[in-house]
Amino acid sequence: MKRYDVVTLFPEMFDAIADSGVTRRALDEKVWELKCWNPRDFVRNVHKTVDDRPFGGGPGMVMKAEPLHQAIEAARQRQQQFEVVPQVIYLSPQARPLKDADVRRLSAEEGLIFLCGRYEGIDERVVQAHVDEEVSIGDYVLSGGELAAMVVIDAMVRLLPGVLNDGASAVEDSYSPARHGLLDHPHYTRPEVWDLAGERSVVPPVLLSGNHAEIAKWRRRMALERTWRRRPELLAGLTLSKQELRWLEEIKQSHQS
Ligand code: 6GU
Repeated sequence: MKRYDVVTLFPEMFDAIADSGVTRRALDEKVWELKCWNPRDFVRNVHKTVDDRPFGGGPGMVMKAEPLHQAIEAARQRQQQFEVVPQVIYLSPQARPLKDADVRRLSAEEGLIFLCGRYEGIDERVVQAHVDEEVSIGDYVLSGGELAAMVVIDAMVRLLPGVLNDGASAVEDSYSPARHGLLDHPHYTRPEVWDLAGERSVVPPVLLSGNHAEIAKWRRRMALERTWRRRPELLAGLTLSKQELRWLEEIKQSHQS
């Protein structure tokens, strides 16, 4: 079982992954467990102050070091009971954005502690004392690290054995190494003909042909076309087959006309 501890001022936000979908089922099946620690619970004074004004001045507030330190130590002790020595991951918009390879690497760890900041950030001495790695989920700023931590946990958990119904589906995701750098192809299901405001909207006939070689070729070509249209920069790093290079020329031609 993977063990994830989260240090957060808003533990109830994590109900979103604990109470719904494949992440909930995997929790029920003890594929992973989640334990939240609220720095506020480690403050003695009546006001339960977890933030303070930044030294040097400036806008906003900074999360105080001691409550965070106490919460991280509690999380470490919990993991130690299971002989896990966890890495501490700080969710920060100042980090390099997370990629598929990072999700796979982190999901191989037996335990992790996620540190979620709020306000302008956390006292830098906590980062120096505890943080092994900083992770961002993209170049935009969220109100706190919680949504980012949930994004990372969801992405990791769905890779764990037995979490997805069909073992193949994580393998065939966009960004999975098995896709060799191409985005996923389009998907269709019943009905074959869908009435959309009086218009017949149909499924590509090849998908109904039963010819698995042709279906595989069509999917590969559609994946190539989507990647070229949506994320052309992904194609730069790839070695394409002769067939794929021919397709790419056709795709570019048809785009011009
Ligand atoms: Cl990890 N935290 C915050 N606050 N904003 C973000 C982020 C993280 N990743 C992208 N934006």
